[in-house]
Amino acid sequence: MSHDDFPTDRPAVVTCGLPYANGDLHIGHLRTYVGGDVYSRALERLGQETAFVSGSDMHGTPVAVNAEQEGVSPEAFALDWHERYAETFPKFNVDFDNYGHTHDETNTEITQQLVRDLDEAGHLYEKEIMVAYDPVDDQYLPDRYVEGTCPYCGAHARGDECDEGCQRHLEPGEVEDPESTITGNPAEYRERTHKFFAVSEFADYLSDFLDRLEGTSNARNQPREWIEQGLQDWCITRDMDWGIDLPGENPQDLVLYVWVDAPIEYISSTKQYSERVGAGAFDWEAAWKEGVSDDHPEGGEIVHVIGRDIIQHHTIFWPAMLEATDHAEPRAVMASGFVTLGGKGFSTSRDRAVWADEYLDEGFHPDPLRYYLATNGGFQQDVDFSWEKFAERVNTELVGTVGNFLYRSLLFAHRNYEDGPDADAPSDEVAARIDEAVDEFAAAVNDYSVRALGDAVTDLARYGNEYIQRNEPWKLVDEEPAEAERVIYDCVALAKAIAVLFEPLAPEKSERLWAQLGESGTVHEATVEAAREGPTGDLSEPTELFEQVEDERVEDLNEKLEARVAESEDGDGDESDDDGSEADESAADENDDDTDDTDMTDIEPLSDDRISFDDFQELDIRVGRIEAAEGIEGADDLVKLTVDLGAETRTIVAGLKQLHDVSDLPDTKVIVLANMEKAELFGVESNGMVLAAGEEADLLTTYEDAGPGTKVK
Ligand code: B3M
Ligand code: ZN
Repeated sequence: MSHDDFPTDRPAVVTCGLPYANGDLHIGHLRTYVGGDVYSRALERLGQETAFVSGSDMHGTPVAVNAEQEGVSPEAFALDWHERYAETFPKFNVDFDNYGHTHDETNTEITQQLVRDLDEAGHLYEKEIMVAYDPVDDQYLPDRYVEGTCPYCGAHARGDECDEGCQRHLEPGEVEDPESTITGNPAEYRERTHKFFAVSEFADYLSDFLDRLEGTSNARNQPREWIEQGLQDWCITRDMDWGIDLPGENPQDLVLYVWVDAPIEYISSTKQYSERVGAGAFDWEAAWKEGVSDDHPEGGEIVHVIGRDIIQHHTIFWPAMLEATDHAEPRAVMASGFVTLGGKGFSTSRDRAVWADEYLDEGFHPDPLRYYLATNGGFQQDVDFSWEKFAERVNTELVGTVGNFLYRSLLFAHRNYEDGPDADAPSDEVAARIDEAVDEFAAAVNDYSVRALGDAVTDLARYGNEYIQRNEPWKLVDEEPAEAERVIYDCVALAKAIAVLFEPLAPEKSERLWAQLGESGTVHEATVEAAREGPTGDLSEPTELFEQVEDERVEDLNEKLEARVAESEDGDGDESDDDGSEADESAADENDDDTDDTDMTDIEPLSDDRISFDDFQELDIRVGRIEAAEGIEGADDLVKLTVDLGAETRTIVAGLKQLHDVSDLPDTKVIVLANMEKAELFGVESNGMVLAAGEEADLLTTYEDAGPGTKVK
């Protein structure tokens, strides 16, 4: 890996995966957008020049099929949703520098130019393929216009993806027994000529690229396997009216596949931002193109924030397109896990979801949800949403730790020193502690951990509570007023540092704190240097920043949600109709089986439920040695392990694929729960459970040389 730590002197672009403009946003979607927003704000607080962009994904069958089912044109349908998204994101303080859409002129032009460039550079070719066709309706049936049987696993599948079975991406012509999604008519296959992008030529480049790629480990590890299995060339055209026309000669009136023009919107949206603020303020070409800037011939720092179901598009197809056309390559891909409800994915059609608008309509402030989504579990983990957990985090961390420290310090300071306590600088102890928090913050950015950004702040506030308690300024104020003033000045300095470092997670609350501190300007322009500076303003009367979520409230919210989930389960068994975006039901189900993927919040309290020694004796825990490991095809997380347990060798399935380099696993000593009940996962029988700690599945092993089969007691 060869990247300099952030902040660098290159322009950064942080992007969020584009939502298909086809339905309401739920908090599963928001996890990615909040994550991207938090990350881009954190880069800015570090002093990194950053553009934060996204847009609505207007094309493709996910939009066209839904529009057709509603009897409206795809353009009107998608524009309507686009406008709603553009209004919704700011309500969650997700503030894109530019939020465009893929159907606008900028994106149409850039897309067609990029495709021409691919063609001129010799990376495109034509091939005859079989595509589904509805003879009654006289319509070709690309992607989600057709349904049928998966040729790999036999499950009912969409034309583009085995969404209810093995999760494979399906190429045109692959689905068996095809029928039209719209009319139900049996489809036939007809031969058509389509354009292909020769992705397979980029295998070596992509391998090297993955060595350099930063971000979450799932995005860096999963694609290696696809490359090893051999890359297929990629069909980039479709038989549809809705989309961007294939440029050049186009006798069959084809449009480009939605996944061609969608990521190009990252570039287009950045260009629109540059055009608005001027290239002096942000130069999109210096960020995206290679060779246009003398200072940075390799372009800028591109960071993609996406859902984990679209890793392949962002680590294979997209970087190959960029490389083939002399664009900057992504520096990092951060792929978020899904949000689940009771262990199952959200489902739009079955109303099994917590909707973005619903959260606001309940009267909640956006910042607590931001905090919860960004810090509840590691970014790449699937996390289960519950109002209890939300309330617990708000009440203990935001109200109990951060809010409590701020309120007690600032109230004391304001009552006793109207213009603010006076001192030249924070004490050495507090200055050192603030430096430490700034270092943690910078490390979190460089580790792509939005969760660690939250920890840096809550830890600092925890320290603040301990500091004020230890120094008891309320006892000093009469006897030793100078000492009391020094202590409370330190506390205000800590509060100011919290305002700066908490801005990414809680932008509106931090701004209010900044105003209470009487600091000038806006915290959205402050950098971590201001956190070290010590307070400079006149305090105003503080108010409590965060509100407690009461138990009755949680009960009430739970009742509503449970009623809805129960209703969705009474449904007709029709699986998720989700838009293939952030929280796909079947993908989440798959993750259900993944026993190593626990949802880690901050350290959970230790359990009070004691078990007897006899109960413990029932667990047959053994030392094992992994002999062989291979990813299970079609499963995002799962690895099939052959484990030597001394007395016998077992096959064990474990959710390690995203978190470990599978080829490193053989010869690793592990601890195994040998009498775990058997389970069949993706057709593989798992006979035991490998134990691992925490969100990164840190494998348990032995301290010395206990061999395979040794009992753990
Ligand atoms: N519109 C939504 C999804 O599959 C898709 C993302 C495009 S990102 C360039 O999650
Ligand atoms: Zn399948």
